[in-house]
Amino acid sequence: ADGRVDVTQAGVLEDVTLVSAELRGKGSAQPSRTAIGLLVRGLARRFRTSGRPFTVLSCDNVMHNGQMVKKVIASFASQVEGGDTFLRWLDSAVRYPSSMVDRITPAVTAADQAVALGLLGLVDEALVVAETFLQWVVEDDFGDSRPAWERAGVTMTADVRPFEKAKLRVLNATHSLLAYLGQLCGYATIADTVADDVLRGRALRMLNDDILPTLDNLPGLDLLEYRDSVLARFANPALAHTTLQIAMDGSQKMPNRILVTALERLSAGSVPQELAFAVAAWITFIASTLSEGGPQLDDPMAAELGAAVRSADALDIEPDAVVERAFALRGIFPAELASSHEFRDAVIAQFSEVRRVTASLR
Ligand code: CS2
Repeated sequence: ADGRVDVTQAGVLEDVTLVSAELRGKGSAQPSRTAIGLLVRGLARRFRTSGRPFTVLSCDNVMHNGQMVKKVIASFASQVEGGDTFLRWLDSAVRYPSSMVDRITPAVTAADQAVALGLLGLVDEALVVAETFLQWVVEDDFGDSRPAWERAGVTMTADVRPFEKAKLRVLNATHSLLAYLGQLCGYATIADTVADDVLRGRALRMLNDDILPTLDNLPGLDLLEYRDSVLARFANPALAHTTLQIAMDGSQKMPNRILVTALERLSAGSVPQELAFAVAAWITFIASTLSEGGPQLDDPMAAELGAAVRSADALDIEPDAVVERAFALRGIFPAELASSHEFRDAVIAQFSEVRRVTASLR
């Protein structure tokens, strides 16, 4: 979470030993145990054998992924004995461009596998089902030469952050809102949910009122066209993208997608009612997972979230206390947002609106 490698994780210290051996020219056939260990081991060999520039291009769906992987690599390498000159090389001769990828890829189902078997005549264990839309944005910051990815439609840029911000806030935030509303209304897929005019209307309200005002048009990216293209992609009936899949990991998704924008709107002097509605929908979804026969709360912080909400009917009994406990979860709600009484009151007020919108549609 903070870019430092976790040396308590199994295999990390073993991999540190393998990297040390590599730096001394005592490479071994023993496989690395962790992805970061394998990456740094390869870098160590590059450093020892030629020292030629190298580029680590992270493709993770993480904000500022290039800066993050640079921090983790340096943190890992700092565990290696006698690694000072290696550390300096990692900082001077290696580049870590960030990238953003946008493509909707629903979890593969048995039905997908059956279609692939019919088409391919074999079982593809690495099958990925995707929409036709694909967007890659890559920072043009390479230590050496690079493929001419522009020819394959990749947008090469000096700074990926504006593209990342637009995608996280227009696509991912709306995805999360629709997932929670869809789950509360019994819609299995995003396509079913966005086909519902009332729910689509709520997504548009959040986009228009609280998200688009925080973004700038980018060269070649008109925000209103982008908004409409995202909703059209969501409506694709061929993509059985389930609301339950997108509803998972809310503790990891809401901060980057919704909460950071809410804080920005408050700092600009506006109380983001539609983002508060999205947070209320998320908390209402969590409450629904506590009911008999409710959906499973698939989240690394499920225990903390369950303890904060406490029961399926808690929002009827003590909505203020539920919000108080949820906002105290520092791994999710930044202190500055949690301390905003205006935002807290807005979320509490929106619970009844979530109930009204979803009850009428059940
Ligand atoms: C989705 C993303 O699962 C989710 O939360 O919002 O996986 C989304 O489909 C991709 O970011 C689209 O590029």
